[in-house]
Amino acid sequence: LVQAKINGIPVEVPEGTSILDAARQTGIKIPSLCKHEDLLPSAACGMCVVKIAGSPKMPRACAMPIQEGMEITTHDGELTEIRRTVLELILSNHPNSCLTCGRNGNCELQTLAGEFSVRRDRFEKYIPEIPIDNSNGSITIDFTKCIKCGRCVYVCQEIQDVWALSLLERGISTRMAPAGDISLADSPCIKCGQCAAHCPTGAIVENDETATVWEALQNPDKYCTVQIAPSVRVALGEEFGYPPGTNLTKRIYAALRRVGFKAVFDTNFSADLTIMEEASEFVERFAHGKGSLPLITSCCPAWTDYMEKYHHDFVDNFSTAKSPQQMLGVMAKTYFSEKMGVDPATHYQVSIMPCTAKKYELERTGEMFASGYQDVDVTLTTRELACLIKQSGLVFDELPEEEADSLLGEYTGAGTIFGATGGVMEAALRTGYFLVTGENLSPDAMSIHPVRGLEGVKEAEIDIKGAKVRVAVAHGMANVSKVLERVRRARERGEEIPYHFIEVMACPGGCVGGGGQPYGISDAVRQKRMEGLYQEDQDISIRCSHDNPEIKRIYTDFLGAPLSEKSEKLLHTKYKA
Ligand code: HC0
Ligand code: SF4
Repeated sequence: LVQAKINGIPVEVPEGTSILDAARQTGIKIPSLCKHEDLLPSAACGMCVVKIAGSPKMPRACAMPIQEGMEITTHDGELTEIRRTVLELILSNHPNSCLTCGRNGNCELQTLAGEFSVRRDRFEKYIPEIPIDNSNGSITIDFTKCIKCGRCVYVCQEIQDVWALSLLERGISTRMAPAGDISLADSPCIKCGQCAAHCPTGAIVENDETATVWEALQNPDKYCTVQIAPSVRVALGEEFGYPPGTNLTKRIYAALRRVGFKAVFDTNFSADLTIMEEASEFVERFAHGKGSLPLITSCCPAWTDYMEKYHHDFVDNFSTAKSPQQMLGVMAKTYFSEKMGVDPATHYQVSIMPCTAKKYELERTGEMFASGYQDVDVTLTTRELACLIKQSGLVFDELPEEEADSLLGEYTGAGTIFGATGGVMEAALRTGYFLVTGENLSPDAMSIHPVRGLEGVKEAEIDIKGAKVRVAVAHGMANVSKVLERVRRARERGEEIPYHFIEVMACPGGCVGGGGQPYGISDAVRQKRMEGLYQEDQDISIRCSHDNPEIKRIYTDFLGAPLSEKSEKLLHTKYKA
């Protein structure tokens, strides 16, 4: 441990702790625009300078480890003036377009400019003319709003291992751009939105489609329905002042009805449906030797895109089961439309997702039109839903609690935990166990703790009546390669494969940490949102997908059985090799 003083207050922290972190632990907030707790310090912005007694230099607190006996001053009049000047210099290259910016009201630069009483453009403004890149439909980059903090670049390179973004040129000419200075659409971007989630300003935001949804809702010839993803329910509240993890499912249903949707469905229902198909696929491969192992989950569209770009030798290992978003869409326009007498041509299906890549999944392959129409018409992120609710004048706190619409609304604990890393695996194992043994796991054994939590790669071995199922769960794209490398090595050497089943989610934490979730992501927030989902799984009476009464009904009334011809046609897809 190291002992030092910050603003005269004694502190004791582990060796190597930065001054910035030590100060935070002491209740002192040193401002920064480039440091994010998920990322290593880049010391790019200069906001976090501090004074150290006896030294003429002013080091950057994010990159300077605290040392024994240091006496640090983090705030005084001079430091305030320096920080204000740093902000004024940044603003000399930043447009004053807060009113029309996607981050209006929650931009870190705007907040600091307010806190530091920046009231005028002190330096001459120079804003280079660079066109906005909205070429990929999921995220939009306005380079003129970039402050070169490097967060997006580091998250894209180090955490996601995609390397779509880079810092080009040097010195004052440094700028962020897709590597090779190409368009985002031509880049290897997998649309995960982690760059947007980590950007401090409005330089990278989701492609806003709220107006498209309003247009559909206004159209008397359209029958608009909606679905909400597992992790939206435990994060949306943050936009309305609730703590992360607060489960607001029933109030979200009420809000969506008041916004104008004719029926409100739950993606948790179709998560149960995905499990029926995917667990059946697993049992076919594991117990009956039909198809390649390991089976790899495919419901995360950023991961699917990544696999097709970087790991296509695993294409045969991919579960062909569509994601819950897509299954819900196709069931809405076939089964629900049929039962309720709705013309599928007029049926307009909106999905609310924590994810920017879901916007891309809608049109991924021809199979996403299995109902004869585009199965899901448009995706809004959790953040866009918050805007839609605010635009509707609804006082969220005062909404009643309502239920989802039947046929596609009932769900189990297995469906809800999809939103957390490890959740799809846990849900699939519950049903896989049942399919093999004809019995349910005991309530205790049903909570498969080794696959829960924020560890980048999690491994477990599950005993299904003597047969050992080895599983791995990876989240954050950079962790995936480690797992796949192990499989490749075993294959090359002709050894037994290390895993039978692998779950992959592109975003750290899984969908709870998705690129379309309310801003302010950190491990503490991911943890709280995950706890919200696991709590629901504990509280709910039915915890296995195969026990969902509406799932049983959809198979008896419509699909026949998992992997039946009809199920294959409507609920399964293909990948590019
Ligand atoms: Fe997810 Fe999903 S769990 S990808 O992580 O499978 O986006 O929340 O909706 O589709 O269900 C996201 C979240 C979903 C899908 C589900 C899966
Ligand atoms: Fe990189 Fe993901 Fe952003 Fe694309 S969306 S640029 S892959 S971080």
